[in-house]
Amino acid sequence: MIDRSLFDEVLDRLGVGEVCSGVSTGAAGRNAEGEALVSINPSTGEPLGTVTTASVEDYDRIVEASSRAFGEWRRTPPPARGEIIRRIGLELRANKADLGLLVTLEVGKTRSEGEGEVQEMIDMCDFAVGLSRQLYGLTMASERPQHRMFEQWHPLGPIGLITPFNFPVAIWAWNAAIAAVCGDPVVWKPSPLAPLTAVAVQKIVERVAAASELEGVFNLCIGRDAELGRMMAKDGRLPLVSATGSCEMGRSVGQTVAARLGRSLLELGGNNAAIVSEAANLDLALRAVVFAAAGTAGQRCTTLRRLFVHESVADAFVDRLRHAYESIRIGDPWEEGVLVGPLISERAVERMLSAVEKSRDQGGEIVSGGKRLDRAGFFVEPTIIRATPEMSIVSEETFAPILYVMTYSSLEEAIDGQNSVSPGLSSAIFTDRVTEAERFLSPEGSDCGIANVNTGTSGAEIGGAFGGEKDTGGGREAGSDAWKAYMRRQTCSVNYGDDLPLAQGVEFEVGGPTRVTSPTAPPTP
Ligand code: UN1
Repeated sequence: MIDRSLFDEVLDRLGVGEVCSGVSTGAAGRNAEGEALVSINPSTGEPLGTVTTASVEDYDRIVEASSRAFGEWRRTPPPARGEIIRRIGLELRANKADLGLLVTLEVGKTRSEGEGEVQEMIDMCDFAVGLSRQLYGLTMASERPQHRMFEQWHPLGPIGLITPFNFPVAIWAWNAAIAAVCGDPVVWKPSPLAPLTAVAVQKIVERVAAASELEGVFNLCIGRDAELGRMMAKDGRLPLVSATGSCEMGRSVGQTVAARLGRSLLELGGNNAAIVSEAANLDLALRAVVFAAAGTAGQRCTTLRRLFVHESVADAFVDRLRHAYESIRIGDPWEEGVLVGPLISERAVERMLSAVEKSRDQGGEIVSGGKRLDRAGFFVEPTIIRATPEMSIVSEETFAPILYVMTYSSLEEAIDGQNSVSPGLSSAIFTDRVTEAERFLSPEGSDCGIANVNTGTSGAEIGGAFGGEKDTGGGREAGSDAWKAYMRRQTCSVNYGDDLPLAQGVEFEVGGPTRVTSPTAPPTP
């Protein structure tokens, strides 16, 4: 048991011990003028701290500061921008345990997962530092003599960043670390359910930014509700809005940004499935399914929500799954050995219980769980429900630990079932048969942004591009070439000759005839 005074020490060390301002331009926090927002510890239902939110004027000042900072930041060489991110990574390393514990306190993740999230930020910083020397453009062969053609990538401008409660710090890093090395300031609107964590990250960044006299590059702007997000979506000063959250939120942000022909980068909901073949290593599949479905209390966008098990192994597999679920320790997430903490709020509990009720009404059989825990805080039992694809509730994403288990007889049927929902984030198959694995990964296989073989749907590494198709929004964040979304591409042609040959062989002689010939046609005798 950790006592309350230890929590207080951690909050103090992170600078979130008293009422803190939810507005900052990076070099120094400024006093916010909006209403107070109380952060609740979901494990106890008690207040953890208070943040003053941004008023409309605060928001305006922050975006102005980010626009001003852009002028200087885009001139800073990318490796020098990377150096700032390297220092932020070092500060994060020094504060990993404290920040991880704050994640545990504010959003209810286990200690290991809270620290894992900070590790994800550190990994992102390392990745971005390397990237700062690798913002490569291509050189193309020009069809015109004495011409050079190439593309280069330039900074875009201040980025609006909307992050959810469930990865309150990692998703900031996915975006902010990359945007910063690309030359873009970031205006961060974190979830109102995790304001203290955001303030703590901002304080860590402020220490680095102040030492480097950097104002307006890393900005924080906490709001009480969705209004700030709407303002960002409409704001022409933010050429890109990157938003992670529900499909409903993303649809609204995407449409508003598109109406002003801005760019959005959307990473939205998932209703992820896994297929367990009769040729699977069932011990491995079992461990993977339990982590993906019950871990993080089912509150990842990559959480496993639907399971298709081959009919020949289904009964035995579900039985083992039930045993595994019964051994999961649910409780205070800072306690050693606890695997499942609370849901984020009372509303989340209500939504889960209502989904369980609907499943029952639609003919589902509760195999395990389904209830709220009789204690303070927002705890529920991870739940397994035997279902059929016809049950409409199976196609809905409930942000809670509910796993719907269905059976299949042919791989095509399982893949069709997996692809039948509107989001397309993550997917997995468990099989030791190479033909099944390859069919799952083929163009006729999984339609998701993430497709795994013999590992679960959640827990992606940062090195890959993260995101999904269909209602998941199509955006990609974190690794691979996701950085391109944060820059503008410029295609350049340079003529170093004295003539003016035109592309496609077009001739345009002022005063003479205008005709078209092929540049590769043989000369006429
Ligand atoms: C999310 O839930 O929004 O792959 C992101 C994972 C994590 C990220 C989840 N690395 O589960």
